[in-house]
Amino acid sequence: MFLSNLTPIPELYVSYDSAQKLKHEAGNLTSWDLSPRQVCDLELLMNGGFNPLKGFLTEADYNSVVDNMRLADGTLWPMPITLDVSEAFADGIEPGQDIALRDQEGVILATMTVTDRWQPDKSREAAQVFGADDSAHPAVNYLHSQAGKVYLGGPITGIQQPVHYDFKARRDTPNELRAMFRKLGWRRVVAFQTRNPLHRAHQELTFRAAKEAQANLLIHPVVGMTKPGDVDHFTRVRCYEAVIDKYPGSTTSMSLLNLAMRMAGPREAVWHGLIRANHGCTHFIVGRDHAGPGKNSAGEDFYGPYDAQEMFRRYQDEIGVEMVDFKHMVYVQERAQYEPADEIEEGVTVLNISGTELRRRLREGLEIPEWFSFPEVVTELRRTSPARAKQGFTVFFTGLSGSGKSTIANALMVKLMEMGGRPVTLLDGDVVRKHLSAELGFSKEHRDLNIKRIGYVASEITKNGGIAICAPIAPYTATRRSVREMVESYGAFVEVHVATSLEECERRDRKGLYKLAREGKIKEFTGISDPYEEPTQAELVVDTEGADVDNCAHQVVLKLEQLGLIAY
Ligand code: PPS
Repeated sequence: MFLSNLTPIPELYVSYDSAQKLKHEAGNLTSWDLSPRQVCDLELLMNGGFNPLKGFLTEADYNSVVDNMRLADGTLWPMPITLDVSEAFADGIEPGQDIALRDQEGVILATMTVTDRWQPDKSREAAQVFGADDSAHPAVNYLHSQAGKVYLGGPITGIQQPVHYDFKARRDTPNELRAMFRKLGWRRVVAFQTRNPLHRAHQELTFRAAKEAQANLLIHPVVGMTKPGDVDHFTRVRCYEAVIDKYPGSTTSMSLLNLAMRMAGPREAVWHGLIRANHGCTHFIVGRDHAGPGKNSAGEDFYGPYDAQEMFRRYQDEIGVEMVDFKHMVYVQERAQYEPADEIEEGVTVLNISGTELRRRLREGLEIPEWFSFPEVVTELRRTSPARAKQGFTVFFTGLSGSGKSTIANALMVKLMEMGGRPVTLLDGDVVRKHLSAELGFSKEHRDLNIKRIGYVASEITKNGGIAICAPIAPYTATRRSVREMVESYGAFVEVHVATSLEECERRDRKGLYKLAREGKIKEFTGISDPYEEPTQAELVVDTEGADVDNCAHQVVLKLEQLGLIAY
């Protein structure tokens, strides 16, 4: 049985007066600082978006969700909503204890009574929930490289919503949306989930979906966390605001959903449906490759293109919203309109611009035709993504000590400064360790911290339109990848593997460190007594044994040119 969209949904908040009291009392509790993803999860737990969950999953619920897509009591719930914490924090917590949950500014949002504490089998979670224990999947990568080792479960007492300073008027809780639908007399509402800017084809398909379902339309974009590399939500919301005026008056509304997506394809579609049911929607559009994470590490799709629709159909009655399957819309030139691809007769000219082609045109500053998108949307996208040759970027050298990273990086810096146009900053391994990371040693933990600091600075430089050249050893694949993700939200990340062999580095032994490492006088020395995980997907591999420094730097310049990052 699902709730009608007219009745309010249960929330986990206490009354205003109780919240004031609780806030003072909670100040004395042990507190956990929530990660950005946990803040998103908590918001939807508290406001009923994740109804019927009453808190972060207990161990029994977690196991049942992972294995059967159901809570222990049999209720359909496909996604583990867990509070992952560090071992050190978990060690100080006893089951039965109340803890305070704080946002990143230290504001107490909720308390939680910890009933369960356990160490999950993350590989099993990855395989069952995401279909493969493959770190090419963004949520699997998150699970292994960012989520804490221990999960805590238990009921939540909500004190206050996370504060949002942006697009306040566009954010609605499930009950606010339900109240709005009640007020407007919207009994049938079809929701459209999106993490991308809307173009004409989307406008056409959502409009048709609403007509087909004889329903009003809710554009319900995700602004919490989406796939790394997506267009940022500020730009997207400005684009949506431009498109919303293109629908017939008062048929359509738009509301922002602070969800942290997992890109779990079929399971995610079911989850999205349950969330929309909670928000008072009666219908939900599910497209081809819904919430798809892209390719796996073998270069294949994680899920089949219609797996999400199939799974949704199977659970539709329990979800409580009806699926409207996405029609792939294409532009028919002769008739100057969008039509469903499967209804078009042979012999007409069909035009289409893929996401990849759109990104290429934006990157290269090329024309984007009006039949494809609305001029207001294109203007917004161009404001955020100027042509690549005008954007910031990061060149990230990685390789063994003495491989030649710093020398090539220096040569590259000079060449780029000679060309001019953008400020260039060199973050050399040795130099960073003198300033930014002066207190760090060479344990895995310290190396990771060092690389993440470099990544953070490089991403800020990239965001502000500069060129960052980094030249640390950066021996761990997962850390290099998280730096890539940090930078790629703002511009290109070009990984250059300086692949000088260990034998050659040791033969050169410019700083005499290899000798000391062999004698055991330097511990944890990369290549000798510490690992170096070779990159497998670097944009460029340079071999310093067959070429001089100038030539190596020139190879990087050619790569940058090929990627459209520099133009003469
Ligand atoms: S890391 O792993 O990326 O954090 O290392 P990085 O910051 O690039 O620092 C490497 C430079 O520090 C010197 N050094 C060592 N390297 C590796 N292992 C150990 N134990 C070590 N101790 C000191 C070494 O000179 C590295 O400089 P490069 O320029 O790479 O030769």
